[in-house]
Amino acid sequence: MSPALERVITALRDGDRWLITGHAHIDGDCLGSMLAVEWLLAKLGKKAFCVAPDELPRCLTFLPGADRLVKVDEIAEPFERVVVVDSELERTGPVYDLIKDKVIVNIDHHQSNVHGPGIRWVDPSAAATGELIFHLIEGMGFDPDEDCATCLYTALMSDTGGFRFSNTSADTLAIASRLVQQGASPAGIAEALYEERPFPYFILLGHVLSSISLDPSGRLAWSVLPGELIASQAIHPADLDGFVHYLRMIKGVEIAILFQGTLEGEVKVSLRSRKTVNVADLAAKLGGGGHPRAAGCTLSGSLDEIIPKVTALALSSL
Ligand SMILES: [Mn+2]
Repeated sequence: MSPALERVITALRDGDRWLITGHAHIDGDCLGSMLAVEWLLAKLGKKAFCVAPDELPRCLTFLPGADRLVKVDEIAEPFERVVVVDSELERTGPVYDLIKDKVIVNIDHHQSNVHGPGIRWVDPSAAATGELIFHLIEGMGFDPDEDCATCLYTALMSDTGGFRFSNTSADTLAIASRLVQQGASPAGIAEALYEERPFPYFILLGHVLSSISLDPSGRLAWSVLPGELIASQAIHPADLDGFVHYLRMIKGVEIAILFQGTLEGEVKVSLRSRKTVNVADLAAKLGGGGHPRAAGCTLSGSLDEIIPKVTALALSSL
């Protein structure tokens, strides 16, 4: 067992009242990991509750325990300690001010979070934070039950794009196998994550696909989703995850970018790469972060201002 994992275990045993959170724009790895930590702390006889920094994507509401999530402005339980999963502490959005002066245990797999304050176990070789949570649970002598296994399998499946991305390792698949033995349903979770989208999703996807631009080299593709168009559909922006992946599917494309507008004058930039370009470095230059093949940032300005700037930067990295 690594010294970092041992420190995390000691800290979890020492605290009694816990708040668990993760990054804004919450995803399947983040929420699945949060709920699995809540399960573990309950096993240890602790009081614990999960706080999501913002609204859940609808496709994640099936996760066992998602209905117990507490909103940031509705926290009633006292807490002394905090677990932040899948995130730098500062990426917890509105939760950060509530937790910054507490003892924080940080479990994550983002390269950009390797160095930081507090009790931390950050391992970028893990495909998902859920892998680390599985090792933590096992390291403390527990076997996940069906609900916990469902949360962790969802975490692994989300961050590996359904076990397709280059981060999928033998360890990822071995853990997934153990989780299925413990009751996780591969077909049921895949159905919930990928096969059930509300109708407005397809209206917006149609716009993204019909607005693709390809640079002359054929290696950079981008598309755009204006904020007004998103607002005209009965769908939450959190439910639009995954559009950028279609752009990366174009044969020959190395970098794919989706520019998603908001009504507040910001643009959410999602970056994906296929094999060579580290889009986490690109995102970092723009004030964002992420993984080598999947990263993002949010910029202030109009789509007309931001698209040329970001595409030029992307082209220079090809
Ligand atoms: Mn993750």
